[in-house]
Amino acid sequence: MERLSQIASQATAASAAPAKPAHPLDPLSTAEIKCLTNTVKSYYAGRSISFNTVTLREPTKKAYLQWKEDGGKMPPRLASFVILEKGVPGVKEGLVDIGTQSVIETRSLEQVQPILTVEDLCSTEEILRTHPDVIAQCVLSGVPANEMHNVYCDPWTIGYDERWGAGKRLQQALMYYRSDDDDSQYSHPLDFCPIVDTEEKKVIFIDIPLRRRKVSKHKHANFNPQDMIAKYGSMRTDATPINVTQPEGVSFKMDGNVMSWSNFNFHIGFNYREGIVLSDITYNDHGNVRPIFHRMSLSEMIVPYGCPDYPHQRKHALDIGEYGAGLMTNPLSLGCDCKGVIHYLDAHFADRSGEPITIKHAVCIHEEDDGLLFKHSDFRDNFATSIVTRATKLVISQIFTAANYEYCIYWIFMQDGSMKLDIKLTGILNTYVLGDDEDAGPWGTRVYPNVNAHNHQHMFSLRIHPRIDGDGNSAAMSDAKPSPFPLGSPENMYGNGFYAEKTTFKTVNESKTNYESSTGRSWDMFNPNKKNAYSGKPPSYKLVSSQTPPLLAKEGSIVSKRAPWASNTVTVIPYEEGRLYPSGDHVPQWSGDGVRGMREWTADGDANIDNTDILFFHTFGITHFPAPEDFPLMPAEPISVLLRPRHFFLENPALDVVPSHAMTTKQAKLATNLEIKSKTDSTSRLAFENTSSAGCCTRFTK
Ligand SMILES: *[C@@H]1O[C@H](CO)[C@@H](O)[C@H](O)[C@H]1NC(C)=O
Ligand SMILES: *[C@@H]1O[C@H](CO)[C@@H](O)[C@H](O)[C@H]1NC(C)=O
Ligand SMILES: [Cu+2]
Repeated sequence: MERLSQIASQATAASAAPAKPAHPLDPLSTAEIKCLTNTVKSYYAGRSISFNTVTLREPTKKAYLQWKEDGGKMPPRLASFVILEKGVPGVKEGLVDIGTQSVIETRSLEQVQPILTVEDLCSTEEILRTHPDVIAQCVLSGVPANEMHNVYCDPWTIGYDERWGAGKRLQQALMYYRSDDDDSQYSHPLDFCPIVDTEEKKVIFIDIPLRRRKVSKHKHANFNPQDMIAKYGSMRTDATPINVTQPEGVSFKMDGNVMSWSNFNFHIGFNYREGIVLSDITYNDHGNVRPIFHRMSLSEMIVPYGCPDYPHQRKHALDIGEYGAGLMTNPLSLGCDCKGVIHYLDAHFADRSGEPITIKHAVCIHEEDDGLLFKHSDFRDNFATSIVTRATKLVISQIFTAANYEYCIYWIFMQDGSMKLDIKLTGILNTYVLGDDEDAGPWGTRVYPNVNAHNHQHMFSLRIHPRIDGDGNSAAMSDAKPSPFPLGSPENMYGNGFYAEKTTFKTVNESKTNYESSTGRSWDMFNPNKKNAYSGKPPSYKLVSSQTPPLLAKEGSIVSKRAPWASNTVTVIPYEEGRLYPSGDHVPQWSGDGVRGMREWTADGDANIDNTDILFFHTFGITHFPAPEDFPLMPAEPISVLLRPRHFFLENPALDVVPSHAMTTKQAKLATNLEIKSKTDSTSRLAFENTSSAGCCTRFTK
């Protein structure tokens, strides 16, 4: 697992505290990381410690708002750290005040294991290649002993294995073979699974299946251009370039990490775990700055596999808590990951020794054309009376690689006040070797000769801290229901009545709800203390999300216990500091037993969530039954979650976006071509004519 990272300059520790950032939610700078790790090293002087994670401890909502809205002081810069001490089981964690360069809190935890960093994963392959028992297994699988350099492993978190529990820091190594450096290993899985102790750098066990399967003798299923040319003679030649240009530059402004775009204003943060974090999202409604969301992020994920055969049941990566959407984030490049005029943000972490690591261009910020925003034409004059307004969207994105899979995360803002979270799943299927005479079903699919891709789900937990029109928020579900009155009754004589049934959640227990397609269920976050002057309804943001499969692992299973957030589409809880990670703070090797994360936060089922400070958790995702089209590299599969303003504005808030074309009835009658030309129109032209066209009204002739 290689990645482009650069070690920041290793300046010696400054004795003065690093400069404070402009904004209290700004991620730790490399200078702050250096200061933090030096502070921790001197605190543990003489002991052999290594760093696991360091990150900003964000100020509480109260402290933040005192700074932001009440002219209060900048809250102290606090950063949390997780470290390991050689030979000492468990983890140590604590808090450093960067301003005073002092450790202000520490805690030792046993029977928990911290996140696996990319560094932890990278060390595993070499350990395996030289281990005699692994070599012996390779030989049994059909890989000659002199080909160990062609043996690879994807080190996975072990999930939870009852034989070792959480006492040792473990990885399970999913084994593969490449005949050549450039081969894709996933068409050549090996049938055994070594267990590696991450800290001791030792193979402690090898899981060997009862039925042995030899490594495939088929050609590797590769996907690079040279492979396609070798196979088909050429690449596809029919696509002409599409250029994205913004001749006048971008329409967003950034002040440090604070974004202003089309009436939206918010802070863009980034951390090792959640990756992108959006905070303090407000909307300037003609001079009235209205808060919408205090904070929003992906708080956890789970990718449970559906093959019950040992040891495949262990495959259920909680990628955010076990590897980190930040730690695994890709450095992005101009013109391929995002196209157009791009602004990037870098991400900073610490390596095991405490030195800062920088991922360049971790966050991509750009705008895209988004088709039509709205349109109307009048049929009376042959559609000459017409208004057409095109949409621009703002996209904040990152891409992270979880071993074989890629997750492309797009946080999208739209000019009508709505927001979207789009995720594209791509990369490579996790695969296992399939015997020549073996059927992959029902738990998987034969996607290539000797390749079994197991059924699995990709489930995400979106954590939203709403602050719609200020403090005191509630949540409700909305179901489309037919009138309760029977056909022929005075209240529903013709039987056509239907309405939206809104159920406001009073308690945590009431909020635990699931998607219901028969009623087109959606959810609202709203401010019950305010009213829309027209509709009389409280200003709200509606969550529209229908890619919400149920978790298919049984209740009581390890998978279901370790993802206590995944068994409901929506769960609403009271806000409290520290309620960030719904599978707990230290996820690897958690058995799923005991009270933590979402299980802890929902323990009081009676807790009030109506007209208070609430956290709204939304589980969404897909169930993936692999098919040959997903292999050897999967075309991106989209998932989309929409948040729309409802009863928040008095009219379509985007009416003041300059239209591409607008002609009133009077103008059409005069037949003066008074259309407002859009800025992009001059680049549009007819496909099969050389002359550029007059625009969108040429069909109207008097
Ligand atoms: C469009 O992009 C292509 C490929 O990047 C480039 O060669 C070409 O010059 C561009 N054309 C224009 C009109 O900018
Ligand atoms: C909440 O729901 C759980 C599980 O359905 C139940 O055990 C518990 O008694 C409920 N609590 C309250 C206060 O209703
Ligand atoms: Cu998948």
